Amino acid sequence: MTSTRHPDRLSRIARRLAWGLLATMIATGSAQAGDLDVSDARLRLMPGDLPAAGYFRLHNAGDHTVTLTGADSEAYGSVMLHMTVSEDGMSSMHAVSSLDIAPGNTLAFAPKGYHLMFMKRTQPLAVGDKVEVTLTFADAPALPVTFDVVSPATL
Ligand SMILES: [Cu+2]
Repeated sequence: MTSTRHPDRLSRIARRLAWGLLATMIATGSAQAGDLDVSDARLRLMPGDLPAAGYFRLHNAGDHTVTLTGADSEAYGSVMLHMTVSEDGMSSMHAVSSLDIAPGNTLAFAPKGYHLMFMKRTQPLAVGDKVEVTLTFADAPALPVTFDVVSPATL
């Protein structure tokens, strides 16, 4: 009788979903929502009030382009999307207003390239702490991500 097997399969699916959710909550430096998932999220803490850089990988598993428009965090007064450019041996950075991630693509925020620029820290932070950051999109719900606070020497 298939009618007795059906609820069974449903509860198996529910259990798998619950485990997936739990795994997402336990894993630091990663987050998943809908077709988007973030891994390797870390904030490179600099001494004093120097701006900190945030790095992560954002994968779009969906079937349409997603546009990252910004980020914010209660731990910082200002968070911007930045890009580092090197010209004639000089490196500088400038703000980026948005970034598209095509279906199936992964956007890497990494040293010497795209990074989140965290400025105006609002609370004490130390290596080993976690920082909650919300990524915002033009066409998808905001995605909360827990960043690991790391030393600049680890990158
Ligand atoms: Cu920057």
